[in-house]
Amino acid sequence: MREWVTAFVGIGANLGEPCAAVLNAVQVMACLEGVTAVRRSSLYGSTPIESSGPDYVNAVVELKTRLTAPELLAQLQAIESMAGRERPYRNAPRTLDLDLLLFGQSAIQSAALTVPHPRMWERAFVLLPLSEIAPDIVRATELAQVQGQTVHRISSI
Ligand code: PH2
Ligand code: MG
Ligand code: MG
Repeated sequence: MREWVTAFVGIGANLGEPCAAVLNAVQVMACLEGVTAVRRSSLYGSTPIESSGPDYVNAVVELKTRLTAPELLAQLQAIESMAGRERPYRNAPRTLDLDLLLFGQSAIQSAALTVPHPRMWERAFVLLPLSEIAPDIVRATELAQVQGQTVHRISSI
């Protein structure tokens, strides 16, 4: 049997009902065959970075999964589609974005997927929620580098 891998998924939304979309996405991920949701960060509000539209709601969820990274990516994209995700141009405002940040210790470079996520260390809206649920993964120096970005916790659970 395939082994269980710890994966972290970054969640973002700034169109429609962002809080509901983020919370619903976690529930749907937890229901996937071969996936268990271990913990979710608080929800964070953040101003768009290299994007536009209303403020984002961001969070990070830790999963345990028996899926491969490409299989998990396909499921994440299906959940985005169910939430009405459209891709009119790069970094367009969106109803739901699910980014595979980390997949065990894997380093993956393919046409479809780069893991670790190439921009995660530059983004407070990823590092703050990630550090909340996995403080061992994010160093204080890495958090300090993104402290100028506006991110605030909007829920305590
Ligand atoms: N996602 C992006 C680009 N910019 N800015 C914020 N605040 N939150 C996001 O989730 C986000 C972004 C590309 O996926
Ligand atoms: Mg993204
Ligand atoms: Mg994405």
